[in-house]
Amino acid sequence: MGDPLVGIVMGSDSDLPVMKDAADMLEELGIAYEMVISSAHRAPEKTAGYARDAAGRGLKAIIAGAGGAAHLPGVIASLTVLPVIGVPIKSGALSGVDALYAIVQMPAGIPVATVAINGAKNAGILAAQIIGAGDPDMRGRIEKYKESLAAGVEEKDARLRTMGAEKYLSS
Ligand code: RP5
Repeated sequence: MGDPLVGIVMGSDSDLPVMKDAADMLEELGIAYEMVISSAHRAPEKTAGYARDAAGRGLKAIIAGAGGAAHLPGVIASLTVLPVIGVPIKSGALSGVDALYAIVQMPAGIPVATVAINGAKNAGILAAQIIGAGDPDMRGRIEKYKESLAAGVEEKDARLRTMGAEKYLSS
């Protein structure tokens, strides 16, 4: 698929089951990506190097997911001019609310586009939309994806009308 356009970074391998949703979405839309484990706290030098080199290596956006005291997306955003999408991961005692607050409450000047807790699929779509802003072919693929969502709603609506609620729920 060529050189990666999106970097998917996660704080730990325990984030991988969630972050794979972003990779799956990018694959569906035909976008090359790379996946990296790094950590703002456990591997700060590696994280800084990755963020600093990302634009020069041709990446167009970074998706960064972390749980707990989730500083990974913000630290990366502070060291690159690429758009950074943060994914709060549901983990530990606070079930992702800690990560959500840590990622979304960035100081003015350093934005991180934050998706829902465990919302890695939307992070993939948003990265595609960022790339699509300057790429008509990519925009076409996103339009087709949205049309498929609408078609799915129509199909469910038609089934419900035909079957009624009881049969629908037991089918
Ligand atoms: C964060 O701490 C990671 O992003 C992960 O969500 C969480 C737990 O990490 P592990 O202890 O599972 O490695 O930095």
